[in-house]
Amino acid sequence: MELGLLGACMGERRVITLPPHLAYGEPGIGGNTLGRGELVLGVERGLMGMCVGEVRKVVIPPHIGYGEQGREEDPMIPGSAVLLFTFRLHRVEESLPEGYLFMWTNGAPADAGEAFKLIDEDQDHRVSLPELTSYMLDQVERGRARLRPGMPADDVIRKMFRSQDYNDDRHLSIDEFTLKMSDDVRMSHADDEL
Ligand SMILES: [Ca+2]
Ligand SMILES: [Ca+2]
Repeated sequence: MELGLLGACMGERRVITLPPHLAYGEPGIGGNTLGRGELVLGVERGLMGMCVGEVRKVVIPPHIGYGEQGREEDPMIPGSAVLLFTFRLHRVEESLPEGYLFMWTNGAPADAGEAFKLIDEDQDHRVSLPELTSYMLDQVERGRARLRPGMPADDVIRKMFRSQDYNDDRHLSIDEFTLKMSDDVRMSHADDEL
């Protein structure tokens, strides 16, 4: 977008076509959840009812795009820009309820104490981030749990970890261990730390 605006004059209208590597890149605008106001209205509307594999060209006028003020972050979008998107829907991931980082899909372990022992691989009676990460990824791989989609699994697990590490000593004690096995972990004070 920056390149496309080079040398533009006041009042000039210019249609700029951005190849992916200059705009949103391969990941596209993934990582956002539909229906939560994380995307501009035009994108939300443009994606509605899409099927996996479908390709859709969408024209978004400024009033449901970035408006008169445009957008200053990367990629920068000038004010009153009409956005032309080509969307391809690769896959759909069902989100978790608002505020949830993880959910058991197949029944939680019945005993939090037993689970804690399992996670605590080096048996030092506390759980480190790598221990929690390896356990959670294993659970996800086995189809026993789901992590919040839209952000890297490591980040989700780090948030889970921090939300339980109440004394900030970078380890979870059995008392702090609120993976609770019967409940799902909600975001808490970790929210603002990432
Ligand atoms: Ca340990
Ligand atoms: Ca701790």
